Amino acid sequence: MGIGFPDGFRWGTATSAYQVEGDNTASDWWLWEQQPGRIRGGDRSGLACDWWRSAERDFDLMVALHQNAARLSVEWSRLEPRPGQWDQAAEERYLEMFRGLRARGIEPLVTLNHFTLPRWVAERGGWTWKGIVPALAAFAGRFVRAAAVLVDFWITINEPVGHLIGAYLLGQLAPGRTSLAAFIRALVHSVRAHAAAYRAVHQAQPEARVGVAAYLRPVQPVRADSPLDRWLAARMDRLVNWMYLDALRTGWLVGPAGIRVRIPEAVGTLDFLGVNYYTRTLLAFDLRRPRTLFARPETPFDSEMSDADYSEVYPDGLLLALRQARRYGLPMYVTENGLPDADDDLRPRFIVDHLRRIGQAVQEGCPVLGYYHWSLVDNFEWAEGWNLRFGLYALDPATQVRTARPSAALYAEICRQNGLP
Ligand code: IFM
Repeated sequence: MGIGFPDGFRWGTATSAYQVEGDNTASDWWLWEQQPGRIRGGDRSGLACDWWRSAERDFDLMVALHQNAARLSVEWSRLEPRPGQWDQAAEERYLEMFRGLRARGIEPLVTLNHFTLPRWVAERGGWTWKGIVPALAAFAGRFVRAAAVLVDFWITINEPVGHLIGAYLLGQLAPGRTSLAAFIRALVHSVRAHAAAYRAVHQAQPEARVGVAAYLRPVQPVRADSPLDRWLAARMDRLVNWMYLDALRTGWLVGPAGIRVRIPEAVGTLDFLGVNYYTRTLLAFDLRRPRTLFARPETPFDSEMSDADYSEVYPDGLLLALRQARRYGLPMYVTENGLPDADDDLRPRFIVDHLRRIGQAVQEGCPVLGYYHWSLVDNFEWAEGWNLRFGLYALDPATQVRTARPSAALYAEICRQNGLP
């Protein structure tokens, strides 16, 4: 039986500026890429998907997919390459892109910070620099004022917790730190920066809808009958999934290592919640692993895995995440969902199975208003470079030729019908 979605449901694809624009030379990631060993196989973003020159080619593909929405981000380092110095031409190019989307009947959802920083912010300590809070808010306010006639739908920060874990605790993303103290400092600044940016956006555009995109990855015990596994999973689940969002509700950031920081200005700074869902984590308690807080991740032996074992295909985790996130009482959008699957043998069923779970959540009363598949076209996947292919369209970065994978036609039909055939 088919599943219909509510009228006005947003059907989109999601991207981020650094991953698709190309030539983002003023960004911290541009330098990071040049360091040996940082990106698998020494890959470089280079021209990426060439959006800076011709994003419109992909906007036309969005039309072919019958999308009525698109999620994209802006690159702070382009707009403000040096402190206080604004690049008017870059601003104009972004406005041109937004006009291009609107002219095609596509509503833009724009992320203001998606992983990258201007070099001048990184040089001052990146997210560990106290000044990032007013700097991000000033940038957000200025850009939103310029774009207000074209965009009223904003995400302040993409996946704040997951990104900071990768960048300040695990050392996998720029700036490659492995320090708990740096992570906690960055986390506090991120909550404060979100709150300050939220207010700056609303000041510039009172009618704006502003949210964050949270990476929700349910953490479950390997042995459901083990109290230690259950205790560990519950603790990790709170830290990675709910700690940040709870801080925006209560004004208290209750973090790792017993920290409790009062951030009263964070209360009530979400108009909606973006949910980025890829997979779950299964954890077993293991006394031999003090360095990973006694956690040993496992994958069930019969799991279906995406390319390079990036993720276990687990659609039920999306339903669980939506049910749990419902407690915040906010409209929700699935702002990312996808998998690397170069030969597209899993993606069609992946899309259908995840959309079924969203349909079920909607039927249960979860206010889910849109779905943005990650991603339209293969793009530069951070430390994995060009090795993971998330696109509905395959991209050859050398020739910029795009080739539809079978799931593109399937997704087009879903968008056209506003539901599953
Ligand atoms: O490519 C990333 C994106 O930048 C953030 N969310 C997860 C995606 C796939 O790994």
